[in-house]
Amino acid sequence: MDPILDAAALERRRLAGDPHRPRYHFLPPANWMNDPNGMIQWQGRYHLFYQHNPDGPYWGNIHWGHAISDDLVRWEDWPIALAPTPGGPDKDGCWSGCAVDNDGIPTLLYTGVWPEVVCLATSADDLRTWAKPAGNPVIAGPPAGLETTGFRDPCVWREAGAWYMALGSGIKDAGGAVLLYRSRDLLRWDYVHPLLVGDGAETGVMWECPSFFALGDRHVLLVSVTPHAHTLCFVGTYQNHRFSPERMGRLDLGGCFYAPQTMRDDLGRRIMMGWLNEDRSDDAQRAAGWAGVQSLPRVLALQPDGALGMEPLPALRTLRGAHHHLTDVRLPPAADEALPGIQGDCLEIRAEFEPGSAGACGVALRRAPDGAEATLVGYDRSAGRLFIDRARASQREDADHHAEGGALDLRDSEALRLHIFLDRSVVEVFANGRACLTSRVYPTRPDSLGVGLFARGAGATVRALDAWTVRSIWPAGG
Ligand code: DQQ
Repeated sequence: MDPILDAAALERRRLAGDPHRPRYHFLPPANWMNDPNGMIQWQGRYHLFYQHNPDGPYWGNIHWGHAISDDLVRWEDWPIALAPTPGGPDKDGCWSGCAVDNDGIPTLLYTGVWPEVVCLATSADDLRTWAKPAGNPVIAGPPAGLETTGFRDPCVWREAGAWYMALGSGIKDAGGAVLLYRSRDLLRWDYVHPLLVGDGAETGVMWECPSFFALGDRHVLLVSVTPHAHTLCFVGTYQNHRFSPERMGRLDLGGCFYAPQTMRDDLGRRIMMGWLNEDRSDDAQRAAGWAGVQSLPRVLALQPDGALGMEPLPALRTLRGAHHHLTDVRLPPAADEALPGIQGDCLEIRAEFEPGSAGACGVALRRAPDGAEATLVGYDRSAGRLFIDRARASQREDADHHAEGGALDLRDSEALRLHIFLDRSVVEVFANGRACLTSRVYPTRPDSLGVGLFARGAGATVRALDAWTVRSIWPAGG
């Protein structure tokens, strides 16, 4: 066995007992991870690269980590794919980028720093090792005459016999922007024009990690907004290399989902993963020895009204263990009820509520028997808002207790359909196929494992609830 990969397995085993470490969301064997990079399916297998600091659980010295999978659920660690080259254009870090199939040659386009440039690497051994050509960088800086606030994170696709690149940027005194480039050979690039420019006051001064792709009869542009630090989704039309957004919204209503990437797989599915950052102190992250998780793979589709729909990857069902099923549970006003028999810190829960006239209703997770710790995921009917209430999520003083959430409009007779994935410190919620809310919680009590139901104001009815324990994706249970 490869000694590097042996060491990775040992690291996983060493950290497996950490009560906050997710067991079925992908994360590296140890140390720091941020953005997903270079998602691609190659000869049937899925490859995920990621921003990684192999030196410790903090951002810096950025490499590209690498993992592969047959199903996007269970992963195998591969050796680090890209490392900074001393004296090269990526000497200070190999930042985010993408992977493409250049007529059989696997090719990465990524950001070298400093200054920010676009670099390329190719593989001659099916993505295992990567070579950087002497011609790097392939784009040495922003277009002449354009004052930019950033220049990074290429997203490349093939269109009508040419290659196109969307690059994250911002235009000084205007706002976040995505710049469009064109090339015949991935080596020489011409600037075309901005694909989209935002209004700095409304949508931030710099847009990172663009992802641009066709979906149904529309195009979608995802950008991660700095300094506000959330991801925006634009849906619109793309014609003559101009993108005209028709709608814009937040991609995830929680506070930890950032810098997503998407990929079209052999089944024609558009699949997205995003970085879930930690929500606890740097000291706590250093003590843990790891930081950063990837979201579950989400399958994207356009809804009949043109909004973006998101559903968890169906293959996640293969991780399901023990099952509980309940029907027609009537929640009285101000209900706060434990569900006997349903317990765990790695769970999948599907619940359908008739909110009735309740002010709010939903599911309590990581609930201590006396209720002293509990995280509430629910829907506030009067405000039309999906939320996570973390006021009692953890008794640690340095934990973030802020509530998170955002708009979810339920039509008059529409039930609330919550699909919740709890993975120790990760709470990832899909609501009615069209809203996601991802957050982090770090309960302190070993008995904060209960599940409950709550209602505020008037009562509500749970038409059906299914809960499953979820198995680890790592063979050694790590
Ligand atoms: N992370 C990378 C950048 C990107 C940022 C650096 C977004 O390429 O803009 O680690 O999280």
